[in-house]
Amino acid sequence: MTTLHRSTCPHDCPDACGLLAEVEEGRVVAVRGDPDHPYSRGTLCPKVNHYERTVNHPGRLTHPLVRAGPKGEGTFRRVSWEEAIDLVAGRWRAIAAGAGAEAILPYSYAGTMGLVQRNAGHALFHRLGASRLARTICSPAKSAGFQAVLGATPGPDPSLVERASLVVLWGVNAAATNVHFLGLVKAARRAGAPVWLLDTYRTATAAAADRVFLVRPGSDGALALGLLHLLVREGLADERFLAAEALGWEALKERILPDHGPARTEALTGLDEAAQLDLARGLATSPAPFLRIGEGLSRYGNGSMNVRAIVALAAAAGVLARPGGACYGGSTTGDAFDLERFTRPDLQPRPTRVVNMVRLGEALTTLDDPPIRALCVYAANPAAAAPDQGAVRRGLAREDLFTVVHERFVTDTARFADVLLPATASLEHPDLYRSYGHYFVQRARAAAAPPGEARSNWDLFRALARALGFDEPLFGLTTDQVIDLLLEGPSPWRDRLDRAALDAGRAVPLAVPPGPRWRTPSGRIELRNDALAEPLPRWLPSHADAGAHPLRLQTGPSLYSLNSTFTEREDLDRPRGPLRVRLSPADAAARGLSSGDRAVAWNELGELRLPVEVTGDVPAGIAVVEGVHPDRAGERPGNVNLLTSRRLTDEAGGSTFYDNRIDVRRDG
Ligand SMILES: Nc1nc2c(c(=O)[nH]1)N[C@H]1C(S)=C(S)[C@@H](COP(=O)(O)OP(=O)(O)OC[C@H]3O[C@@H](n4cnc5c(=O)[nH]c(N)nc54)[C@H](O)[C@@H]3O)O[C@H]1N2
Ligand SMILES: Nc1nc2c(c(=O)[nH]1)N[C@H]1C(S)=C(S)[C@@H](COP(=O)(O)OP(=O)(O)OC[C@H]3O[C@@H](n4cnc5c(=O)[nH]c(N)nc54)[C@H](O)[C@@H]3O)O[C@H]1N2
Ligand code: SF4
Ligand SMILES: [Mo]
Repeated sequence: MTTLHRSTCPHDCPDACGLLAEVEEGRVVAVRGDPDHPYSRGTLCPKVNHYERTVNHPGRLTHPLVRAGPKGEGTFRRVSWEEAIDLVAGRWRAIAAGAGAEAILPYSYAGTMGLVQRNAGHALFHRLGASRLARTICSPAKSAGFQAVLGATPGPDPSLVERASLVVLWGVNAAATNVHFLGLVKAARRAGAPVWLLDTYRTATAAAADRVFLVRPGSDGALALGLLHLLVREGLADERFLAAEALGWEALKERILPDHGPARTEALTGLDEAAQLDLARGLATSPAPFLRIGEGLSRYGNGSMNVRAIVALAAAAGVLARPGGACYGGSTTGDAFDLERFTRPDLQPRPTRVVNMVRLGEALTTLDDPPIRALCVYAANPAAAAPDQGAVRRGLAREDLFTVVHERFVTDTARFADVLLPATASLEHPDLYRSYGHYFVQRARAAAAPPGEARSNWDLFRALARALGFDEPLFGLTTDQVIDLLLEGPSPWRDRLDRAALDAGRAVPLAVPPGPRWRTPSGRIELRNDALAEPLPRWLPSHADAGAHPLRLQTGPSLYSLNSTFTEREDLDRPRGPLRVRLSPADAAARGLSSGDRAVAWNELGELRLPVEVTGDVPAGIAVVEGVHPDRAGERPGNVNLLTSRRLTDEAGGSTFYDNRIDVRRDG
């Protein structure tokens, strides 16, 4: 007997695809795309095409484990859930009574995007009075850059791109990170729209582009200001639209743009005047340009300002004025559910200390008053995916740190656990999924039985709440009851939601609430925003614009993993290829390196031994290491995040993964 179950891909990816799981006797035997899903329409990416291989992987954790060897070695003995919960609750109670509950730090991110499981620990840690985590590792600076100009204006529908007359992919490796959007872009291209890509090297997405503009890392803000200068010089700015709909155009024109002539723009970005003119003319004159801004260009010390300048450019070029024109950074469904009904910040005894997750290494090794004595990691893998990896791992190795990890697999972080607890995979628990790349929501029921004694995040935190004596009614709710709670509160996003279809497992649309065109305090596009320290967009250098080492490090995503997720899948190792550094022919020759040679990539933070690939896809001055690779037995531990720093973005405390310098030398 085979049954079919609808579900959603739970991973941190804008596509939030519809899945169909074939289940036999409680076991997932195959996973394919759901042809009825309105956005993903039956296709999946190479990572999830055989998701049953992840779900049934022999490396899945099945029972609670307690450390039985030196820290970090990964030797464990099996215990019962009861023993594990008692041990954790007992240690946390003792730490709270001694150093205070702020000595306890949760660390979680988006291992699952489901609204319940992703946010499952918040209410408990609030109730406990633990330190709070600022969840900034991804791209808060990008949101801040959009908000500076457009406030809470909802993002457009991404499928608008199919009818675009010009597509500009600005800092997005869509072939890896947004494959269904790229499908829509290809449809637009077949219908005649040119596709332009702006990146720092030729990524896999270059194959889908008619033109690739390579810019210096972290220089997109300078490019946007340079294009704004050309719009003025060439009389291409949409003056009528700006006079009617925007604030601050005159100030920007008079005070900032005169300094951004084409020569300076070329010096800062590497793009000559002819390329600048093509970009400015394309955006200003194409009838329906679709501008898609990715995450990458915001992971810099000037990341928020870069995004802000690009959004200002979209306004001045009239992209935002024309029907069909769009400046898209993601779908903005964050307000569709009142998450605080579940995360309960009101349960805090008082507002507790906030620790920025980008600075986990620093927090674990230097924080005082009180020092962190207990760490609880779930739905994240900081030993691999967080920056400043040397410090993160020194912190995790502390004998006096009590670390709980809730995981599906023995990750690099799990090996440092004192208590390692088995987590369900998404097909084994219910959840509610919204997307950051489209406007559909989906409710998924558990389709399969968990392996062994694996528990969902919410079931873990409910059990801990009980052991700690927390009797708030919330902790008594099942996952399905929490989903109902999230769907109960009023929201204009859900006024017309087809609840019956949602409860039956189908993807249903959220409706963007009616409101003014520009949802900013002034009701206009705020090219000038006096609420900010910098009222006008201007050129800010990135961190690595200064720095001793000659190569700028680009640490982008791999097509065959998702941050460190999917690195457990041996079948994806081969297409992903080994951890390697890609260099231009010039930089390789200058160091006497050829493809296949062993090298050391290094900077002031650490060093990494890895093979070299020499390629014309990478321009001189740049070193590319794609993917967040796991430790391999017999090799020195660590990956490219040994070389990425804990410096923050200009706004919102974000990560700066792409804003680092390194050098590379022959190994030995
Ligand atoms: N296959 C796969 N899919 C993923 C992920 C993955 O790891 N693998 N990660 C997921 C996550 S968590 C996220 S946040 C999204 C990220 O999705 P994207 O928006 O694609 O963001 P990134 O891949 O971080 O960066 C995109 C591109 O920006 C380029 N870039 C870097 N610096 C600059 C710059 O200064 N200027 C310009 N113009 N370009 C620059 C990089 O080279 C990269 O090609 O993808 C998600 N999907
Ligand atoms: N060098 C470099 N580093 C990067 C990036 C980069 O571009 N370059 N990208 C950064 C970005 S954008 C992000 S968002 C971060 C992400 O960093 P992390 O959030 O740490 O993401 P992952 O490495 O994918 O780890 C997610 C873990 O969650 C586990 N998991 C999955 N489902 C569940 C569940 O239901 N319950 C529990 N308990 N666990 C579950 C998975 O097995 C996996 O080990 O990485 C960042 N790191
Ligand atoms: S990782 Fe992204 S593209 Fe792949 S199946 Fe999941 S949501 Fe779809
Ligand atoms: Mo991310």
